[in-house]
Amino acid sequence: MTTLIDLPGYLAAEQTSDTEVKAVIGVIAEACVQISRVVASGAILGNLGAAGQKNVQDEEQKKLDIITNDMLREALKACQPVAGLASEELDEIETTGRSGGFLVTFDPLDGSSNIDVNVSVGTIFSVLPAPAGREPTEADFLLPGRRQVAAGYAVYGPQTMLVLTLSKGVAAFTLSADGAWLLTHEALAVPADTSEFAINMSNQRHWAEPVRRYIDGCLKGKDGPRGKNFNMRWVASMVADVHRIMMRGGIFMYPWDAREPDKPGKLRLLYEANPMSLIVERAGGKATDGQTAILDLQPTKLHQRVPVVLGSANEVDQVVAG
Ligand code: P6P
Repeated sequence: MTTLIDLPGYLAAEQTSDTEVKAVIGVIAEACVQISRVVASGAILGNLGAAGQKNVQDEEQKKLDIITNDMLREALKACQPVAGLASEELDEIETTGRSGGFLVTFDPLDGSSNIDVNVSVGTIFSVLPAPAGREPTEADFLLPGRRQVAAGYAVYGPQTMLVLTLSKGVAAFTLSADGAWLLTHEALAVPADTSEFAINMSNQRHWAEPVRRYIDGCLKGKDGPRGKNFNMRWVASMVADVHRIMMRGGIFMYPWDAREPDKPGKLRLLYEANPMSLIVERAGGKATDGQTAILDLQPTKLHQRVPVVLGSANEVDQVVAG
């Protein structure tokens, strides 16, 4: 069996990102190893179930949302190049007292509604440049996704994997039994075409007409306008659905719907849509809010939500064409 490169070896060989970005990635990757162990212990440590409080998203927090959030917070606060952080689980940003370096946004445990039923969940993270010479403010986090200097996710599933983009391309690492991230996929590429869509069909009656029309076209199969049959998947963990697309193609949609018309969508721009969109685009896929490439959106609020359509480039084009 060939000897696989580990994450430190991969980062050392990567020539275009600076050492401080690599240090941040190393700290996040190690935190994800620890998170994978806490998540895998499940009920053994009494960590399943609700925490009995809501987060800024007005969502019931799971105990593991809080535990994993604290694990990432502490790891990042101790990481010298990190000037500030923002989390799905924190109302406001947190600064480290340092200036310069980088800002990190993250969803510590995406898909946490799946934790108690042992379905794949994950950690999503995004690394942005921090302002020089002063402590960051919330406004410093509101950068378009193209400004990200790195992004990635860990998926805690049958394998625990880390998918990462630094300056170009997308690499994937698999966690070994002794806790090392080993490079198992050097360059992920999202196939341009697909016959697999991911959307929560229970919201169908609430979608806007273009989304309904697109999904109807898929459901009509080979006798319909698309001339081919489609398959459907919906894990309800963005990390798991996006990982499947990174591995075999597909289209993921969480569009605006009429249930809460004032909400543009469910997913958050800074720590879900932006990092996932950078990863998907770097692997040859596309990511849009239906009109604009997600990475080109100018954020206005820390926890702002956005409609998301991402995955196989030609299929995303189909949705946008309406
Ligand atoms: P629904 C998880 O809560 C999440 O934020 C994403 O990971 C996932 O894609 C989506 O929400 C699932 O939402 O409405 O299907 O439960």
